[in-house]
Amino acid sequence: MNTFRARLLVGSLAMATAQLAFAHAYPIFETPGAGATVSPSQQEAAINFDDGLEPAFSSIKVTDAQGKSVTKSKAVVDSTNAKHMSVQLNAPAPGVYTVAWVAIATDGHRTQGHYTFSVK
Ligand SMILES: [Cu+2]
Repeated sequence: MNTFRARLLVGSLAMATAQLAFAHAYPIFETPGAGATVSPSQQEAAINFDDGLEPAFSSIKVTDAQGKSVTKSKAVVDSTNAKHMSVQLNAPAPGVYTVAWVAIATDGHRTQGHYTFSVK
């Protein structure tokens, strides 16, 4: 390997690191919040991200303690705000619910996570 190729490699590694640091989408605000308790009238679960999402591959799943889905349909990314994704809920009964999200940022990078909230 000559010096020029070695420099190229170092350059692309530095770029990849910069993308990792700046281009992934992470939640900044959740409704209901992680660990929050809400009433059965809660109609949706929504997450605001710090970067725009690719709607086709991003998702939110909400399941009850038995693992059964309580969403009405697929999650949608707001057409006027690509950082906002939400899903409608089917009148959740009292209990603990898990929100599992997958976010594909506009650069194609994937992040995912989950948290719970309670209905009382
Ligand atoms: Cu990224």
